[in-house]
Amino acid sequence: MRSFIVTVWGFVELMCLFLMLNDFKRIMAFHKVSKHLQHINAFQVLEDHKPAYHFQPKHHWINDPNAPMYYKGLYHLFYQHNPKGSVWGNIVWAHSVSKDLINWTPLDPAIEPTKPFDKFGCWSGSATILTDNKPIILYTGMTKEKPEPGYQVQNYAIPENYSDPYLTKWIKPDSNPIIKPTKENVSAFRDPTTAWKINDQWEMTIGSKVDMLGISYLYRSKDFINWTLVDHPLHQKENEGMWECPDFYPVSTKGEKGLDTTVIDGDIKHVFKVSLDLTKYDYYTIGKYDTKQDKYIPDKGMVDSWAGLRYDWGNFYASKTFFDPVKKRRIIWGWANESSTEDENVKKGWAGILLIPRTVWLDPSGKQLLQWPVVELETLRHKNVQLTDKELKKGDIVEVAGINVAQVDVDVLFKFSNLDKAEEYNTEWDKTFPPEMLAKNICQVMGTTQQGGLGPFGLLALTSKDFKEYTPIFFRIFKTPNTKHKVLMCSDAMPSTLNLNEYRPSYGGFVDVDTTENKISLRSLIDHSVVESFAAGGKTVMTSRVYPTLAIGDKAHLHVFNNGTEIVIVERLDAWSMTKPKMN
Ligand code: DQQ
Repeated sequence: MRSFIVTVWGFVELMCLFLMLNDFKRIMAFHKVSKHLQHINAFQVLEDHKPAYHFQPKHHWINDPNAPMYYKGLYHLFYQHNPKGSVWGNIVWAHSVSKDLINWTPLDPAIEPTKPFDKFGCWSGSATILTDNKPIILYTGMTKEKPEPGYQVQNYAIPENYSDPYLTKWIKPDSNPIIKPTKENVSAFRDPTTAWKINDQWEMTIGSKVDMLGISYLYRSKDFINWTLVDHPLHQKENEGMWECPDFYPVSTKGEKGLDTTVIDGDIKHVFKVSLDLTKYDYYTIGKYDTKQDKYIPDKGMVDSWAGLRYDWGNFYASKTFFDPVKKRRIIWGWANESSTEDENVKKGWAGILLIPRTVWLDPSGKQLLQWPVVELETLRHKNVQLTDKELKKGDIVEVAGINVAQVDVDVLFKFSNLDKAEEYNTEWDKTFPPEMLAKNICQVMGTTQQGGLGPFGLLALTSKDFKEYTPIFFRIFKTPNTKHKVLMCSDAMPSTLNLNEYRPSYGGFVDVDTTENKISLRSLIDHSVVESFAAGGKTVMTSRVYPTLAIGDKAHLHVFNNGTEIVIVERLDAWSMTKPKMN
């Protein structure tokens, strides 16, 4: 028996190694620069998998959200966009405005590569609102193509006319660039943040690296134009590689209200986020902005590496937050790349989306952040169906029918009677899987078909009639040797499509939730090729991109399921089909 287990375990390890390598290959592929595809115009836009209510341009490529802000009655969003094709390249700062964060009107690009200080690229950056409500943008410009990916400087841009709420035209003064790289980091020096004020001076941070040391350089200025490099970074960490798109902001320890970046003391903590170029994951720590040392110090116990906390355990990168002065909240925007190949993206005529903007605030435990789709999203909720007190025995699959489930917001509360029959947590996993892959790999190995005690239970999104395709989002609850319970959340693209050429990762994350209440909630925003899910009120969030061949449009189905020995009850389920907003 033992040797059987050892053999099986060896096989599982091998399989995981294979999956990890595969994953790595795909991550690398995301950054490929395919010059021959950069100018292929979209003759048609294939609609089958095109999201209806997630942010995207009409066609072609989108990546990072840039400089989100609120100005004179409008939300402004800029983003990295290729106006000529559906792969990365020819990047401009596209610009859209909205009154409600949901319906968007496109404007002309705000920043294009026209000057010597940005002629090889206008890369990511941020907005700061200066005194007298005057926005200013800092962004990265490429002045030379070499050394790859380009010689990087920091520029500023200001509105031509401050009385125009649309901020239609932006001026890039000829005094640019205002910051040049030091010798060490000419091609790894980018993505300036929103600035804050300390001792009457502005400060902001820029992502960088020296060899494998991830660095967030600190710059200081009296007038926002003349900047000096501070003699120490805001933060740095060994073995991380390039820190892209850093984000640094305060969160209140006293409630859900968001704070402007200029708040640097009081009942607050600070969040520091980086986007890791090597892995294409965003991770964050919570800590203290030590204003005396002018440094960020993560709280004790925070994991300051890519094994740390993530806003989203799935497809989510290059995120940026901003403070919304209207509703006094901090909002985060993140980019979800396609999982399909570049050739497919060219054929589709579009690639990339931004995820639904989420309000972000500190969990009362102080140990993590919580995120929830902005309340405005609910204005798209249309026809509603419900389930109440529906018992799910082992093997039960119950359909949620009567609405458009390819474009739906579904919110469900699962209940169970007790935790006694939760399956044992296999402690070998902790030894076999690297910490940053642990939850993901357990999801991969166990899937939905391996029966547990409490779970797997959850939703089956974008299911074909014959169950040949489905995207499960589900929980498994484990008993651990120290009698505590571990809740695992998975979003599994593996069975999502019959097209086996697609990248179909299983994503996973643990949910730090009080299991003694015997309840757990799950909300999923399903939008054709997007499955964006929030567990336990936003404690753990996970996004999958999927491309079914059968479960498309009105051929898609939605179910709740249970494949654990213990009964799970759907205490309540609400599903609303979503109307399509004005989207660029
Ligand atoms: N994308 C931008 C860079 C940033 C990267 C270029 C992150 O500024 O570092 O499009 O996705």
